[in-house]
Amino acid sequence: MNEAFPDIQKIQYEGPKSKNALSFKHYNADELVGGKKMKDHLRFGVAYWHTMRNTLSDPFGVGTAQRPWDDGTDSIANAQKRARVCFEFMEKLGVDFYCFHDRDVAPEGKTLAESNTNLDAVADVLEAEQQRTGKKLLWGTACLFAHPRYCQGAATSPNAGVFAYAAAQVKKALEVTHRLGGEGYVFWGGREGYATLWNTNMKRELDHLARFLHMAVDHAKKIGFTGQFYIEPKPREPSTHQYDSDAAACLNFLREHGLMEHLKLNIETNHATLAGHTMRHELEVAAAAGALGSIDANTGDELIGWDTDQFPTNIYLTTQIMLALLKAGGFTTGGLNFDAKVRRESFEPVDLFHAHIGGMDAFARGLKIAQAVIEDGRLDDFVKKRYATFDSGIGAKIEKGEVGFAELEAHVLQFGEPFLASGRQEFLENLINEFV
Ligand code: XUL
Ligand code: CO
Repeated sequence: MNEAFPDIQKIQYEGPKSKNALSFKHYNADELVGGKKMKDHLRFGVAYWHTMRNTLSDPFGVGTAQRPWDDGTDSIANAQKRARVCFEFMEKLGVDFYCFHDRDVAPEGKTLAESNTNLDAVADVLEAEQQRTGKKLLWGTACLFAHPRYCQGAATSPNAGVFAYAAAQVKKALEVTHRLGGEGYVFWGGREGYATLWNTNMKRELDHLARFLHMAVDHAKKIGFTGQFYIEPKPREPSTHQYDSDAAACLNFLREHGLMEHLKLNIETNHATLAGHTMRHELEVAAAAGALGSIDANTGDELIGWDTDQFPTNIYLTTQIMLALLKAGGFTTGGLNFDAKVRRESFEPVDLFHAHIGGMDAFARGLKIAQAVIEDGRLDDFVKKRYATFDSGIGAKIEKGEVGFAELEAHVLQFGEPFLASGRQEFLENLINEFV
């Protein structure tokens, strides 16, 4: 096959002084940070749906993307060619992982059987390319939101036939993920929610969603898939309200339905901000529950209220993400999947490289800064000291459950007003800026 990116060589680390736009200034795959290689900390992934399939259309205009290797048809040959192009892209970029939805890689057929055959035909190429290059599948998923049958939801559709179709589709997607050695499988419930409560039995829909996830867990056991399941929170879009609206809502749902041991969270930056949270908040909520699994790395635009899925370039953001991740012990099965697309104005193939290089460099800097902040120790030390009154005396008794209201009343009557220390927000913000 002719190369899809004939003018682009493998992207090299050239250091911060390089003026070569097609080089890494900070991401140096084998460089050790805190005793671990950068590539093992960061575990970057390419999102097939954006990088290979996004035409860059928006609600006001058609796609602009120039992808000379793609003939624009839904043929299997075209789908297989795209798969090879994706691996050329990953090889030249030096990214080890990719993620896909079933319908990104292969076209939906007229029947489920036809769709499954199509998926197998492209999986043959994906498998061969993985073997050729050593690249790996970070996670697979099923697209349960694009086809008209899913317009009222998939696992939460009011129609049992749709539920069954979604189950059959996930069964196949899971089997293909397993065949490709996928390290995880994601559930993002784009239409698992409602457009209006006037026509919705919320309790019944939530019970159905839980049933669906239990069936997935059962099927994974049956086929021997031991990868990690993830649920990806997002508050809305395309639904008015998505049941997996944020990390806390997901955790509550998983606990209520006995699913905590089976699923972790895949946290996405733009979804966090749409939910009215910072990314760091969502990561800390997940980490506190031992459920921080993977990250969809992107960013929104402060001035646009949609899921714009932009590439992350803000060092302050990547620093916060890497601090939260390092403190949670880093990735095991998860990674940083660039669930991000180039802007509609950036339509040339080379823009895919600029976008990913920028995101990778931004995370490399975030990693180095986060590691430096941790090694410096002043931030941790401050936070630890802030809670020092709970380390001994009455505070320790509160934490151990040794006192109740009566003892605490006696404490106040004896000692009077507590002495409160400053929160020192500005001091800490300045401290972080020493490193950024
Ligand atoms: C949509 C989104 C999805 C999931 C996978 O906002 O993030 O692409 O990551 O279905
Ligand atoms: Co995502």
